[in-house]
Amino acid sequence: MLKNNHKILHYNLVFAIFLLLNFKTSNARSERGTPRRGVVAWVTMKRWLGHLNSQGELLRIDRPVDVEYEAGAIADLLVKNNGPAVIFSQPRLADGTISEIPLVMNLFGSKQRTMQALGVSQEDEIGQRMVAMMKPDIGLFVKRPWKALPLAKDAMAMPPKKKRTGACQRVKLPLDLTKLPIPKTWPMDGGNFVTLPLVITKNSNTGEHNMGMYRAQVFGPKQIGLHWQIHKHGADHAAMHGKDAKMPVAICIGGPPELIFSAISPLPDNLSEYQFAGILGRKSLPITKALTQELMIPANADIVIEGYCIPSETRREGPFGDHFGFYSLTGQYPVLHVTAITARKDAVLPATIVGLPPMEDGYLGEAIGRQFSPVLKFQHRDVSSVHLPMETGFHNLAIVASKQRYPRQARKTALGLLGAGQMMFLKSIVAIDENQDPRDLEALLDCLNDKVDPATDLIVLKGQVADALEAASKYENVHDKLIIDATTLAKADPRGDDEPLEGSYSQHTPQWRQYAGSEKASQYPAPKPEDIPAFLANVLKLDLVSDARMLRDSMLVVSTSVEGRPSVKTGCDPSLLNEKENALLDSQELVRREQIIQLRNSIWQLDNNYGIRWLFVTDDDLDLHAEGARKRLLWQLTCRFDVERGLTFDANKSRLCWDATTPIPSKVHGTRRWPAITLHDEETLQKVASHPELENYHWPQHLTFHESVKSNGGE
Ligand SMILES: [Mn+2]
Repeated sequence: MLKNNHKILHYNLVFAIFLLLNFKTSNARSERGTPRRGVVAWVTMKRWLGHLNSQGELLRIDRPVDVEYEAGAIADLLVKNNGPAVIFSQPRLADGTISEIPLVMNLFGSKQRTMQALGVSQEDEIGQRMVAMMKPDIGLFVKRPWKALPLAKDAMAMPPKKKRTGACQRVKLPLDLTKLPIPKTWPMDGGNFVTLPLVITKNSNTGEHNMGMYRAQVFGPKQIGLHWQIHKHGADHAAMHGKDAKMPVAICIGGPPELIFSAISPLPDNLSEYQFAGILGRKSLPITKALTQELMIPANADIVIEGYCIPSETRREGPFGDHFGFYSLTGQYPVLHVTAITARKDAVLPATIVGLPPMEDGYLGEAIGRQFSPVLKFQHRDVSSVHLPMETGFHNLAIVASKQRYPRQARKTALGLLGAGQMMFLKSIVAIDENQDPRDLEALLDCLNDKVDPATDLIVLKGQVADALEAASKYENVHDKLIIDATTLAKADPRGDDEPLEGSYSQHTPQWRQYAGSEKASQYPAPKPEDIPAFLANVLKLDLVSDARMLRDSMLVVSTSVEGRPSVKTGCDPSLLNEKENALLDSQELVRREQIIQLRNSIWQLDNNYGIRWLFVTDDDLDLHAEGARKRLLWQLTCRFDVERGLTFDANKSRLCWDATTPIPSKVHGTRRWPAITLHDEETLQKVASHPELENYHWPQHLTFHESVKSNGGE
């Protein structure tokens, strides 16, 4: 998320100021007193759990609970209800034995808990501290040296502190990963996964360490997967290391929250996670040498798996129920060969479950996004705020409020963000006015309704970087992106109604768009609200329409039933089918495409005023009128949508159709295998329902998938 130029210089500058002002001793002492407001290093997982317990935020289940499915489903139910963290004191392994190490889940599954874990009282406190370090105000420090104190403390805490031994090495465990309470959360998962791993690697040239969070699939007692995607630092280190030499790797589990947050924070390339953990907790991170590998590991981790990988040696990894609510597809990834497993005396194994949002990773992501927003604003000066709705799984949609002092500035802002760190994965980005709150989804619908002219406000960027989890695109890691400009026109925009600048032409623009956002807007309504009820009634009469709902005057969403659409429970992988079955898929995808065109054209025909500028089409596995349906719609309309395949316009580009029906895999039509949705099976749900301590928690209605009678597959 950060640009990296000169960052080292800035940090060095902070050190220089520190030395100049010579605060060395006072810093070390003050750390031991009562923590200042908002300054906490949890130091260990145990302390964090103790805190949660004292706040009534930790549910304890002492009966045996299966690490396969049951524990994860309980955590899912809790996070869906804004419930507490949970500790399973008797996790039951697949072989029926009980693990001595407890399993903890949903540690960060609410906004309040993420704030406490980070030891902050403000949503953007960490980012503010980061910006202060990147841009120290020298003038101020010369005049008022004491103002530099907090900055110096942050800088002092950066270098990790080497310890001779670590608490994480106190207990030596047998070399058998299957004895750890590592959960398996979804029925189609390829195995048990460490879901909050801190994967430590080393740059073989510089010795610099990286700590990233890449899920780790247990392949056997001494083998575990390393799912570092091509864009990640771990993969970078492996590429640098050389293909056939043993590369030391450690997977740490647990440790204090500041450690876990550092692994998932969007740091500049030259600020290491160990340094950042120190900044977060305002206390140097203790590290120690691994027992069997040349690596420095966090001394206070709960569990450490040491080993090596040979970068050229890979295994088929996955599938894994992932954060979009789909199973991510299988792929080839490196394998870690275990050489030691150690633990703290009081070790617990923290884990999470990812799947249909909202989930714990959504809260983690939101917390990180908000905390880092000052850094983002510091580097993208036009941004006033950004929001990535949790409901879309983050990478599908961002809403950015931007300055618009000159024409098209908001579009420039959106383009800039698409080049910033993880934002490169975004599928769509909506630019809104500077003073509009991007978290207000009602206001978002309003401005899409009032301010977007399909002919001139949608910009498609062809062939861009995509997330490996993006299933809707025809290509792996590549997709088209969409920028939607929903801002009020700036003064002197060629689309405005004032005199164009000298020598410039005016750009043809409908009046409702010219005046959108201004006082005159109400004089130019489009469409006419009085026509809408009759129009909607006619839409509902169409054969292909299962249900319909107006979201705004110009926005209609319809659901439809597609013959042969992939089952939500199994997905569809054509490589597992025979020739005849594949030929059937080809013809069904053709029918689907024709069906959408026919549906679209019939609706546009009914709309003779050209007022329905937005037509969204999706599958009828969603009840459009259920409570919370809009959240589900946000998910459905972004996850199942591919810009290249799904976005079409009418002849004069005054209306658009957004096809978010599930594509049917077909070689002929260029649609890829389609993943299943993460859903618990009946047996698991019954087990969960049998826990008396969970009786006040309920599964949300809008996350129900209605199976269509015509759907493909075995249910
Ligand atoms: Mn990194």
